[in-house]
Amino acid sequence: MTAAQDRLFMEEAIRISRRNKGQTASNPCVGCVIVRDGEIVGRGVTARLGRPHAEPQALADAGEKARGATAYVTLEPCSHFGKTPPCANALVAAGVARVVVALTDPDPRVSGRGLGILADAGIAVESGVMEEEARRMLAPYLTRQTKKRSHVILKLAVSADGMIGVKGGGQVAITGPEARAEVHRLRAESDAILVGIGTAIADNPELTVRLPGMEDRSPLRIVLDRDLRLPLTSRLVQTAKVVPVIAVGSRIHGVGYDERRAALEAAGVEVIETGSLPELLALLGERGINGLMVEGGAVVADAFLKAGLVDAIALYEGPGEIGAEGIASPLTRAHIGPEFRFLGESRFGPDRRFDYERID
Ligand code: AOF
Ligand code: ZN
Repeated sequence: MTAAQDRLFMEEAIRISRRNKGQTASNPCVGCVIVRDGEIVGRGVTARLGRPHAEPQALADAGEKARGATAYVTLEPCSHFGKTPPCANALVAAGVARVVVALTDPDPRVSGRGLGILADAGIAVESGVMEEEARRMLAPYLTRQTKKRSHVILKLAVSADGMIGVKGGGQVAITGPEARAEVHRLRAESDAILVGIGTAIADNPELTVRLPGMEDRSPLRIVLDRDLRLPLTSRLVQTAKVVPVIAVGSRIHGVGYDERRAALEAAGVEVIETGSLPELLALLGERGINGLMVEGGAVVADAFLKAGLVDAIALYEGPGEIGAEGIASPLTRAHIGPEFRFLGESRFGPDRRFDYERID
């Protein structure tokens, strides 16, 4: 197999892994393809909720053809006994001749041991193929493992004149239906989604995934709500028994806080209390939330940016202008800090999306 072929098959493993992104709980969403005589004979992606892992599914898909084949995996196969035996052992048992991985697993239970099991069994092992691309796909998991907090992607939609909404509230169409569908997909690929109480009250958003066939892929919904002002009549509260909602209150309780807390809890909302954004992200990380998408508004976006807690940015830009009535975006293309690297631009109908990631 040439290096170019290796890259091509790893690209396919990364591509298919996207199918369950945001759906595998605390587990990374891994992709695996099995290749025999230059042809793909098996595919697997980490199942929803995290088990089974990618490799045993790809091996089952390949059947007897796995013997002597090459397995391409976006993350080092695991070496620990969880609810099922280690994937490294499964690859050995299936008689795979060669294993190519994009990167090693930072989970301390694995971290090199998976590759060790394979090498000890006489399997040819190669690591680092398409590493950068795999890292990007696995970024939420990698950030939680290495930084002990959830990974943050900030989504912003700005008008051509750099506004994200209209003063006084109400939803204003900045982007068209194609971009909005893409945002729903981004929601489905996140483990949780967060807005501030200002946005929750002004826009009354539901924050669910409403794409055909993906309605059961809504993330956990979180509202930064220091004084617990989230209305019991809001769409978020009304749907809290179907798709979970967390209201993040403060430890300092003003008048009526405890009563409002009891009412929210009775409606099915979980209330937690934290003192800062880093503390909140660490707490969400402990809960196993890999990827958090921050959806607004301007104050919340600015707070995450100022705290240095934004790992990636998805900036949507519509062609229309809002004018003097607008709320200025805390961030526009012309004003993105040097700590972010521009990754590329894509088009959705009349709108464009610009992607950035933090350099570190
Ligand atoms: C793989 N293939 O598809 C995934 C892996 O809770 P458990 O037992 O499922 O273990 C979770 C760990 O398994 C996780 O932290 C990561 O190290 C690995 N995930 N490994 O070989 C996969 N999803
Ligand atoms: Zn595994």
